[in-house]
Amino acid sequence: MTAWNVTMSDEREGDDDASVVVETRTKTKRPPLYKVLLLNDDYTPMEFVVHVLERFFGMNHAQAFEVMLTVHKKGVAVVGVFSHEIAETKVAQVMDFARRHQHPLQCTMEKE
Ligand code: TYC
Repeated sequence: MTAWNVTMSDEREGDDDASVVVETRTKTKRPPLYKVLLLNDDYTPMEFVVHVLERFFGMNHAQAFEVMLTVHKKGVAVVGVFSHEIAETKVAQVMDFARRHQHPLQCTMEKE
């Protein structure tokens, strides 16, 4: 997105009317987005992964089961895309929940 700031400048001494309109371009960058990835492993129960996807990623049971199966078969899947802060929170929540239940489930994030 490009915004244009209009600035009055250059009212120089001696000039009768040297007012000049200067346009300075302000580049407004969108904040970067981050993919949250869930990784497969051989030990975390499928039902636990489905529960994680329902609990932390707002999926219904059918969506969660489908995404879990994708991770199981392909090794990894994107489970959501968020701002840096939200992505970090999701990863921390999943890692903490898995650790507390003694499952080796891994969740990471990467810039989109
Ligand atoms: N592969 C696991 C099993 O067979 C299930 C699983 C799915 C584990 C997705 C992690 O992110 C995962 N019990």
